[in-house]
Amino acid sequence: MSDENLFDQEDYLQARVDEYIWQQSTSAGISRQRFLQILATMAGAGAMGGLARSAPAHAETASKAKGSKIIKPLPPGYISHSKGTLEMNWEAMYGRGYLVPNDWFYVHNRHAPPTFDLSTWRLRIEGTGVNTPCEFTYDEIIAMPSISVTSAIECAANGRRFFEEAYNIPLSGTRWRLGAIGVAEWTGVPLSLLLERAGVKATARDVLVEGADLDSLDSKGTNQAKFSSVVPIAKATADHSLLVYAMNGEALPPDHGQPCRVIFPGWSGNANVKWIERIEVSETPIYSQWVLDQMVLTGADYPAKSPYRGKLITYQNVKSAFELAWPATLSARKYLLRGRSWSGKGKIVRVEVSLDGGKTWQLARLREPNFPFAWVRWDIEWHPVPGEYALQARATDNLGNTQPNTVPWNDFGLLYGGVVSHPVTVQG
Ligand SMILES: Nc1nc2c(c(=O)[nH]1)N[C@H]1C(S)=C(S)[C@@H](COP(=O)(O)O)O[C@H]1N2
Ligand SMILES: [Mo]
Repeated sequence: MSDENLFDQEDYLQARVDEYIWQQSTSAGISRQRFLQILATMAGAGAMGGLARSAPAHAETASKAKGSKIIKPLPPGYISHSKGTLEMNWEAMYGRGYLVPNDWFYVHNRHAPPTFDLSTWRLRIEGTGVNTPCEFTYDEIIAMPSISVTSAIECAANGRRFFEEAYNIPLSGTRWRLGAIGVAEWTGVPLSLLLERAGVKATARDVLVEGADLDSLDSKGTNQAKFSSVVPIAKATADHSLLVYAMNGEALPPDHGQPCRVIFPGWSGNANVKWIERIEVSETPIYSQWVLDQMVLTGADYPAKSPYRGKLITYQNVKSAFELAWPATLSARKYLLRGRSWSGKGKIVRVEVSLDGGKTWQLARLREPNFPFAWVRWDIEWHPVPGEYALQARATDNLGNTQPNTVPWNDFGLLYGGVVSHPVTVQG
């Protein structure tokens, strides 16, 4: 198994890029010496040609919500961007507990949830990285030892709208503010256990998890690939990586992946594939088109690193949100301002709040629990006089990751981790 430091994204990406070139070289019969020459002259941009790929198309196409593709009942105040997306309403979370109720949890679907017959549904585990490819029925999975993990799932595009606002450039795709995140208690079977049953090899490198729906990489629907994502074996077999069948104590709702999904705590939302039917374990890195093209930061600040079209995204970053309407209108009285902060790489150790648009900062009180890969709730007293306010919050995690004031642009508007100004009007 690999011992890559997954928290060091630069290392991870570079290792994958080098490995790709090496793979291409060996299959092209290139000598080790020539390979090293190529490496030395690589400026990151497809010296080896790269894999054949379709023209770049945006992953998420905003459409008018006519017939919603969401099945669950929706509480009032929900934010809808398109037929298959729902943003969590932060104001409604004010004073609620640690977990987001299932009906309130954000949804990011490209299609309506596929339907399954649980008596015929199977999960297949196969590939060069396992000795005994096998299938599991739903009943077999339910009968296996299970654990429950409290963890966030967050879309890589959460906060996309702040790129538009900071740079005044319109983006396509879902215009999330900060509600494309939720924390739930997920119950299921550790993926490591399932992979063990399939006889995972010590030489396994990558795990591809595939859903039953199409990934719709191109808007014309001509791409027939199933929605999938790839994680390295180290993440697939990590302690809290799960094959999930229950969410907050209920059977996994159709919108969230029924009968089974995976969770890889901390990794961006799309890695948490829903409606899964197949897991492929490979002894060689899997360079899937989706990951190469879509799970990357692209733009002037992020040159392509062949075969990746930009800088590969793995873990989520640090963000904070107030439990307030956007914009909020309050009356002039005493408040307990509340919010939550989170990090994909660990747990939050400090949250600072500014009530004056970033001039002065004070520490917020952190509330228990504070689970890694989930979030922490915090609060601060505020007794405002009438006026216009820009409230800001800035969190720091246990690895020292924090929220900068500005974030360099990327073309898909992913991973906005900057400090955000929450507009509030206080009336007399
Ligand atoms: N099969 C499948 N899995 C999927 C998706 C999808 O469209 N199809 N969307 C992904 C994305 S982009 C996100 S952000 C999360 C959202 O999970 P949720 O809808 O349960 O909140 O699911 C991921 N898993
Ligand atoms: Mo997403």
